Amino acid sequence: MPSREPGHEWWRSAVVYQVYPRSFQDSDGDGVGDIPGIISRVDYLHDLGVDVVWLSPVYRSPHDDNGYDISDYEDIDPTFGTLADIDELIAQLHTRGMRLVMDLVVNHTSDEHAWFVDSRTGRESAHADWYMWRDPRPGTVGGEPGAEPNNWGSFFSGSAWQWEPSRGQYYLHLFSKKQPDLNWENPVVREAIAAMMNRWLDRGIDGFRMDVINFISKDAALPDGAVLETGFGDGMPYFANGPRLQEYLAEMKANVFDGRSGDYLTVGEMPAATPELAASLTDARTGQLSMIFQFEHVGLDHDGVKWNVGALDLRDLKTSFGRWQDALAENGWNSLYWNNHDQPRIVSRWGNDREHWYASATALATVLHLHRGTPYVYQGEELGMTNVPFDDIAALRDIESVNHYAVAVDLLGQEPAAVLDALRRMSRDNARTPMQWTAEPGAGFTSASPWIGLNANHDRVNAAAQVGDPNSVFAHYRRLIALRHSDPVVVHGDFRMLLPDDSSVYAFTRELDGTSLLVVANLSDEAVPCDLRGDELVLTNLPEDTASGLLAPWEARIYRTRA
Ligand code: ISL
Repeated sequence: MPSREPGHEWWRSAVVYQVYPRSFQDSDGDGVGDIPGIISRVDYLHDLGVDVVWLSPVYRSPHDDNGYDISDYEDIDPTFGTLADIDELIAQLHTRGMRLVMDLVVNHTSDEHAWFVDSRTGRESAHADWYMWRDPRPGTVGGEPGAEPNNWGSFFSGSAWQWEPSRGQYYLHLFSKKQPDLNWENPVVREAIAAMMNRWLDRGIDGFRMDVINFISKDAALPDGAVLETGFGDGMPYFANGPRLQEYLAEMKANVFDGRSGDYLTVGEMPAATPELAASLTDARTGQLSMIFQFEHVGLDHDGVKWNVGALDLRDLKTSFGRWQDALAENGWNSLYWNNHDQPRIVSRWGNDREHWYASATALATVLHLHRGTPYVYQGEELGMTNVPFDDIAALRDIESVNHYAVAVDLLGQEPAAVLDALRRMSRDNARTPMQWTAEPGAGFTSASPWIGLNANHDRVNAAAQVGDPNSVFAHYRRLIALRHSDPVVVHGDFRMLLPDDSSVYAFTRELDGTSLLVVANLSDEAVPCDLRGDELVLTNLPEDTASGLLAPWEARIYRTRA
């Protein structure tokens, strides 16, 4: 029986691998990935050494937001397979000692979910109060510009409100208009969600990744927000980290997790979460979740909005990570990530995917994986997959990207080339092109035409070329994962940041019971002098040149010293 002692639960020494099902492996030749495809790649994941698969949504969905718009929580979308396929995936993972974490998207449903279909019919319907319905602003006529209940913008452009003539009311949608927000103030909604979660756990899954879970409690007054350059108000202060968030999560813990003998991984996705909130939520004795996904570091190269892309100042990254490490040091727990299905590829973003592709991919991996927390690997990251040189808006599929382009170019009159350039750097579709298994025409992903174009560099960057090669990005991820499993200092060691003012070298120590690890990484394109050393070189990404006293561009070393 794995340990459930607070502070020593299994997920603290685990590495999680995120599968984005549309783009992982197609098994039936329709150009879209599916669950049987994932099953056929379980041995690959086992060989990499990861402990957990987090599966992005595979539930029934009209796919307005690639499955983050769910029309039936209790069934699998035919595009991806069947409930029997999920049972088989669970079995195949469990046989190998691995686990499955499912996505839980309960801030909103699809507008095609039966709950919403009923809710929108009228104020007397059985689900009338399950969503965020509001009257038009006083003194206005519903449906006309300016009649929205408040000025909030949606994450996917335009107003966050949609007029519904059959009710004579608006509903709130923080994301697309096909993603109406659920009304968590209604206890019946919370009960239905808890019951659904319990059925999934009964089925044998090992936890949940909770989509924008810190948006579920909104300020009941829904006040106007400060007007942004989009012309819409910023609702974040009123819907993120809201007044009843911890109450709802505590109730969920009591009704779903506490009565069970197993120990589950729960990770809450929380844009705008603070270290203080995270410390409380993840406290090993009193918290409601295993860990959260915070967004501070992935905002460091945005100038306010994500499309105003700037360069990363490495010192800002150290300040940010250092603060989160310190805030969660005593009783809390971090998640560690560079990538997911919403972020551009890290080797292109903060590495150098041209001259130093291998070294920068592995140096960034080394730094991330040696922090205290649970690391997440997003599919293809372990191969050094890169951003995509999209040359036309027609090549993009993501609703956020497509809507942003339309508004920026058609409404705001911005230069198409400049808008496309920002999309090339920040679009979520950078992460969503198919997994690059081989150099073949379909990249080993599909025998058909894929739902989104392959990155042309699959002829060079692919799993077939790397698995078995000790000098590959894949082999380096494998070694980092193995080190976490074999050395308790990687899991539990105290963290101390070194050289906070150095804009090239990222260095820190981890210490536990007289053993110290020193991590030194040159995250720049120039060789730099560095005299930090330890007794034993445990892991490095480049051949060590000890004579010169230099760290080569993107060289990363891990030393061990025993007291
Ligand atoms: O990528 C973003 C827009 O810039 C983020 O704000 C993202 O929308 C946010 O992280 C929430 O993401 C999650 O919920 C969305 C879904 O589109 C994302 O894919 C999901 O990860 C709505 O369900």
